[in-house]
Amino acid sequence: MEEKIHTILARAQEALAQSSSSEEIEEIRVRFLGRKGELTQILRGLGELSPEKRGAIGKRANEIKAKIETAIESKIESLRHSKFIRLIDEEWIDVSLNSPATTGGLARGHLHPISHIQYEIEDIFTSMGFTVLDGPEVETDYYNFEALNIPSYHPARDMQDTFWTEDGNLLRTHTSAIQVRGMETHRPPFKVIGPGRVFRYEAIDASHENTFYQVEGMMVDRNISVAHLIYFMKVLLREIFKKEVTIRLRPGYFPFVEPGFELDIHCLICGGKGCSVCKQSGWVELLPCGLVHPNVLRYGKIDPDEWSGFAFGLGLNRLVMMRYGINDIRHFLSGDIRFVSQF
Ligand code: FA5
Repeated sequence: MEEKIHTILARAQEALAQSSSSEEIEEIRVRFLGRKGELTQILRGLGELSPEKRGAIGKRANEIKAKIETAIESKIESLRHSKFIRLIDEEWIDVSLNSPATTGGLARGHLHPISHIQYEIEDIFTSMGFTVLDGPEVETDYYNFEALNIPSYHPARDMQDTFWTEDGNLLRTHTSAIQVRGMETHRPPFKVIGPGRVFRYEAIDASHENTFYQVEGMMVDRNISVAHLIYFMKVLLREIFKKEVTIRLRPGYFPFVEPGFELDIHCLICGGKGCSVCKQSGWVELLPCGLVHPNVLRYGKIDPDEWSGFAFGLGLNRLVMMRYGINDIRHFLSGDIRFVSQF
């Protein structure tokens, strides 16, 4: 037994040195330390030895057991390490190489034209000192109508066909709800814009969608007049179209502005001759706007005797249509990759 115990350690070390996989190491562990393993057998047979030998051999066997366990651990560790080194060596990726996307193999993603124009508008307005605000798509009656001077009995509610939720809330029909939220978080003087998606229960045609995008704008300061409004609108259109665009301002009714206007631009699809987008009129309604109604300021806890303001609500889909000559609004939500990949 003594002789056997002397050779066990050397044999286990030798076997470990030869091994090259975790399965082989496990076999070695079972062979020497398992329930029926060589060392376990020796420890079990200690009872047959004389008390003097039992102590010495038992101690030695336990030392050897610990050494084999340590050797197994370090072999596992060194295998792990060399596997890692091999992986680094064999499976490295040259991230500087051109990918199929850059060499024309795979199509590259890009911003949707509406997002693109939205970010452009944000840049134009932030460069003029406006702050960009956000608001929820599911709104309350208060923010979408009530605080915009449209009480529940008001016939103006019918101007915007609304998707109501069962709990009495609604999908916001315009970004004007963001104005109201803006007045709650900002004290005058302030200039804010609020881009976002809006929803209306509309019959769909070449220029009407049920889901579309707007950018709201609001400026509140002392002595704001229509001249301020026209100035900002002209800067906006010039920056977007990179040229002077023919506009016309006609009276428009919105309960939250007084006076209210419809700012139309000369149809850029047909050059004013008449087409399905401009409904053969040569003009496209793009930008309703006006001076903020005193009641709306009051809802925002702003004194209308001291402050005044202008507001506008720009339809983004129609703006993109004018810019790129898109003749049907339904393309935007069509999911047709041939359409979006043109931008
Ligand atoms: C409004 O939504 C007002 N909240 C705008 C406003 C804001 C007026 C601030 C005054 C002061 P209107 O319903 O006209 O107004 O819509 C604004 C713009 O959204 C339109 O000029 C048009 O460009 C776009 N739009 C309206 N309905 C649709 C639709 N169904 N599909 C696509 N675009 C639409």
